[in-house]
Amino acid sequence: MSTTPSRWNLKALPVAIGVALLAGCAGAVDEPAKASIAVVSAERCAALTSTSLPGVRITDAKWVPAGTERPRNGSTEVGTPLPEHCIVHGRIDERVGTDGKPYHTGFELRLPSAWTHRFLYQGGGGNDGFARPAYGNNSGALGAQDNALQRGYAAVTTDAGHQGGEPLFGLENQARIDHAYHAHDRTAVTAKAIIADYYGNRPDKSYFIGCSGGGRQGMMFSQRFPDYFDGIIAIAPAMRVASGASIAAAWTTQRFQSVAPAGADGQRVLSQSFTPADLKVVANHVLAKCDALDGLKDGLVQDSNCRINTDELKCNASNTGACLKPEQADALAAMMAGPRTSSGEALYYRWPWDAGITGAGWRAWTLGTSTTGTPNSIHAALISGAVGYEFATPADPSLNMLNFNFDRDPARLKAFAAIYNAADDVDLAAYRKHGGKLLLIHGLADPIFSAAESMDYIQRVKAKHGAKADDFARLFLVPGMNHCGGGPATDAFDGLGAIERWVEKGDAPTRIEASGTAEMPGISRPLCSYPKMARYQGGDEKLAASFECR
Ligand SMILES: [Ca+2]
Repeated sequence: MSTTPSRWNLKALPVAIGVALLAGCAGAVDEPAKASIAVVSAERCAALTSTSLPGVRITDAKWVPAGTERPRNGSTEVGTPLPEHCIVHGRIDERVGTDGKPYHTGFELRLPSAWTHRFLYQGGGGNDGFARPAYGNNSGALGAQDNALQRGYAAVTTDAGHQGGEPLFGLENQARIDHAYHAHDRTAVTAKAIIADYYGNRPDKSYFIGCSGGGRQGMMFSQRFPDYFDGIIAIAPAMRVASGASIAAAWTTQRFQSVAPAGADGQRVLSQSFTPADLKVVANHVLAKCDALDGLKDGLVQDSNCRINTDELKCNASNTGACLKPEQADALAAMMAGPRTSSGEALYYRWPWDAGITGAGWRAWTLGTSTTGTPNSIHAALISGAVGYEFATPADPSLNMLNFNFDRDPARLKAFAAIYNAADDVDLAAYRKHGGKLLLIHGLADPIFSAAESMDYIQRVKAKHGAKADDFARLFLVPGMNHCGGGPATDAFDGLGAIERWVEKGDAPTRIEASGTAEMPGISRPLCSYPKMARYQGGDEKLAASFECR
């Protein structure tokens, strides 16, 4: 078996001795941390199966030689081969639920030999239910191909306390609590303990990165477990999903369904309420009104305050070409304004007008592809299930996007929202005291969590803290980007590098360079710390260097 000490492994110490030194010798903690790391090896990796931690069972620990595994996005291999590391799987708090089914909090932890004393918790999303490969995926379109493991981070993922991506776990109360926060607490603590065991040192710096449900998990950590992480990236966070964005998903579905044509079975076909050409009409109108406000007509609307009048989209005697049916334009206006009760009380946020409405992700979430009366949009599938099984208290699996009542049903979401949402705490007192940094990132064409919600959150942080807000919390908007990535956008950007420099060098991000991917190849733009936006200054129109944040 090979033993390959990294350049940080200056001293060979068996784990037990290393831990004893740290515990028993006051001087040890004052020494440079990187001097006392143990040499790692396949043998040490395999030995982690006998790790003794309360309620934790390591199910396997395997050595992955350098270059033998490539990171994957789903089943597709992306990026360069992974470095030498130890991969650990384990189960925390195995139990039988009140529904008679087995539960545990499963996790995957990857421990690189060339460890830089950093730890990254990679958040999940959706219903969770499976531990994603713990590469420590970077932000946006970079994802797995630019991962923290390659940068020498130990990285962990979790299934969040139940097994399988269906929402059935919502019928079991402890599983709800685990999904909300407890499984994440246990996973973070367990991962740090295994890291200390394996390397003979706890991490110097700990980070969190996640999008969607993972973004919510990051915000939750900053509020409930404020000393766990030094830097948290929350992308498109589901900060109010259990009582706000889910209501908006129902509102969107019902507004669009109301103008959908009938299919062969006589039922309305949601996916056909707006054709790709219809959404292109909307995007072109948005661009005509707002593209040049940032100094350059380039297909990107940097101004998050862009407003259009949907009456101007309506087909009529003088507008017969690129236009929408009047009822389509009205449904779109109602959708974009956000959900309301019958008496006009707002139940969520507006949606920014952005050309990314043509993105494949926008369509997948709001419209789907079904050609029958049973919609398959992500709203109608994922969010319906979450609302009926998990967010409603008591659970009511008959509740869904099409029968949700905007006067009666929001009250049914309040109890679970109290333990699940993360939108209210803008003081973050303990996280600030710990020195933590919070980086929010949000696509302006996100169809499930409105970027207006992240703008409102950061504005509330600024209202609370004034100029000091910038010291610990910043928001970066991504024009054109759909949920977590995709859309006509510069959606590839190194969030991990930005938070690392902020935490470790005090280099607070003012602009983050971003590159276009499939829909905008060869284009780069700065992402700007809100409320600043990227404005064209002159020079090469393709390059971020030609733009200023102001
Ligand atoms: Ca522009």
